[in-house]
Amino acid sequence: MSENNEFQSVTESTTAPTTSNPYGPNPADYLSNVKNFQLIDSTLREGEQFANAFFDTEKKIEIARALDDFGVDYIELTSPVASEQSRKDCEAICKLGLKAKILTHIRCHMDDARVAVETGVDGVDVVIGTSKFLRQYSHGKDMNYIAKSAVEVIEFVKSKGIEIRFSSEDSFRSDLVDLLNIYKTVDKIGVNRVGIADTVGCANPRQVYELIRTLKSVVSCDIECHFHNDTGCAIANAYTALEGGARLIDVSVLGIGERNGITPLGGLMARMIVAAPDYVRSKYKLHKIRDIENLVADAVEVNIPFNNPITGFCAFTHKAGIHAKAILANPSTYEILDPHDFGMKRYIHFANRLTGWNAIKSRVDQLNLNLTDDQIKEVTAKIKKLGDVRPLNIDDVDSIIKDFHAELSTPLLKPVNKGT
Ligand code: AKG
Repeated sequence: MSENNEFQSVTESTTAPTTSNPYGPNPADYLSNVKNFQLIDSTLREGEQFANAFFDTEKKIEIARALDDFGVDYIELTSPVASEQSRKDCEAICKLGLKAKILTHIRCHMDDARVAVETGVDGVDVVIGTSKFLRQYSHGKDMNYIAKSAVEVIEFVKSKGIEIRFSSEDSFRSDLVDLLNIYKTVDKIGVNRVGIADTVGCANPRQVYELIRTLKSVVSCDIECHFHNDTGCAIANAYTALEGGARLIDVSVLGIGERNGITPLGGLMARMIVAAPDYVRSKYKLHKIRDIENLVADAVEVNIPFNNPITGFCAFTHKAGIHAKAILANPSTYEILDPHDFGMKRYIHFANRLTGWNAIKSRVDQLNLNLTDDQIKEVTAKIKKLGDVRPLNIDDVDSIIKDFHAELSTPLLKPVNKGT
C-alpha cells in the first residue's frame, strides 16, 4: 500500500521468540498426520454445487492449473454422468498433464463407474449415504445393498488400475456399527482410501477425533475427510481429523460448496502453517492463495469476506495504539501468521482516535520529518482530539502533522517593540 493510504505498511518479518513450536502436533497423538497431510481440492466438484457457481471449460482449466501450481495433491471433478459437458470437461482436464492427480466423484453405482473409468482420471471417489435419513429419503437402500454395490464398484475400478475411494455420506449421523462394518469390508478388498463426510456440518472436533481414532483401529488404508461448515467447525474439524490420524482433507477455494460450503483452502493453510510450518512452506506455494481466491471469487461473483483468513482486507491490519506499539517492536506480539509467508504485508491503521504516539512516530518517519518524542506526543493528542469528532483519513493525519511541524520550524513572528 502506498503512503497515500490511511494504513502504513510495516515490513519486518515475524521472529518467534521461542525455538520449539507450541502449536505443533501433540506427541500424544501418535497417529497424527498434521505434518504429513494431503489436500484434495474440490472447487471443481463440491464448489460447483455452490449457489452462484458456473464454470465453463476454460474457467475450469484455469482453476485446475492454478490449483496444480499451488501444489494441491488431488483435484476432484464433478461426476461425468452429471452432464455431457461435465464428462467432456473431465476428459479435457485429465489431458492437461498436471502434477496433481485428477479424481472424479460418483455415486456408488456401476453405471457411473463405467463412465468414470473411461475419462482418463487417476482415481474415482465413490460415495453413498449411510445415515438413516439418506437411506430412507434419498436412495432407499439398506446396508446389505450398500455393501454389495460398494464391493462391485470398488473391484471394477481397481481392475482398471486406478485409485478408488469409498465414502459414507452423512457419516456423523450414521450408525457406528454400520459404518465400521462397511469400512472394514471395503478396506479388506483393497480400497485406497475411505472417506468420512460431515455432510450437514453437525460434527464438533471431539466427535471427529473419536470417530477417526475408532476408524483407524479398523482399517489400514488412508482416511479422507470432508467437512461442511454449517456450524462453523470445518477448519477445526479438519485439523482435529489430522490429529486423529486422517491423512487427506477435502477443501475448496474460499470454501465454496453446498449451502455455506466446506473447509476453505486458504483458511486451512492458515491453521496448518502454524502447526507444521516447514511442511506447509515446502509443499505449497502460499503466495498464490490470493490470486487463486480472486480467480474463484470473480468466477462465482462474490467478494472476499473482510474476515477471511490471510486475504481478508484487514487480516494483517493493526489499529489500537497498544497493538501498534508492540507490532512495531516485534510483529509476533500480535500476529500468529507472518503475512510475508503469503506475499502479504501488515499495516498499522493510524488514522483514528485509538492511535498511539508510536504509530504516529512511525508515520512522521515515513514523512521524513524531524520531531522529538515529546513533540510527537503533542501532535498525537491533536490527532486523537479530531478523531473524537469525526472519522479520520490519511490526509487529515498528514495535514495535522505537517502543520504542527511547520509551526515549529517557523515560529510566529513577535511584534517589534519600538521602545516608545
Ligand atoms: C458430502 O457428503 O457432503 C459430499 O459432498 C460427499 C463427500 C464425499 O464424497 O466424501
